[in-house]
Amino acid sequence: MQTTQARHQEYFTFLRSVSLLKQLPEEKLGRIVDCLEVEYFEKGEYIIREGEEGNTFFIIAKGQVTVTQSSEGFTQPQEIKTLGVGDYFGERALISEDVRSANIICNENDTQCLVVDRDNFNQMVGTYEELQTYLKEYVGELSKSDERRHFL
Ligand code: WNU
Repeated sequence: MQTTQARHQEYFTFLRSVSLLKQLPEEKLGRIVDCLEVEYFEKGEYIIREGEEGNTFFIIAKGQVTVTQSSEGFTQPQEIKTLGVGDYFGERALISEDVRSANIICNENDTQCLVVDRDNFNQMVGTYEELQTYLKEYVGELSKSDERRHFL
């Protein structure tokens, strides 16, 4: 069995490789590792559903997911991108105080996500201005892509 300390070290090293979190001070990254949960998904499972309320932020530690969204003129949600290891999602509902704006569907068996809840996300982002600015800009860009897709 893996010790708590080894697990901590493993996720710490992994989060260091996530571009968004690279600049975070060691002590802060350590606190994120302490409070994250690991969730496992199988291919085809919905991790996030468009329109639902959401209070969590996800970082992909293993596997791959597909992002789909309703789009004007289509009866089925349309695929907009795939995300893999080191990518993250679910920030928009937390930053914009809005419902989930897209579906996130697991695309590979044994996909693992590190999950941070709203309070810990706010602590991670809130006290770190650069991170907040970066995410807000990114979320603003998403809204533009959404408008281009005529998604309201
Ligand atoms: C997109 N439009 C919308 C992605 C992941 C992280 C960043 C893009 Cl910083 P949520 C659904 C999630 C949403 C985003 C993600 O889906 N998403 C998009 C789009 O074009 N959402 N509205 N592309 S992948 C992605 C940027 O994370 O957050 O909480 O849940 O609304």
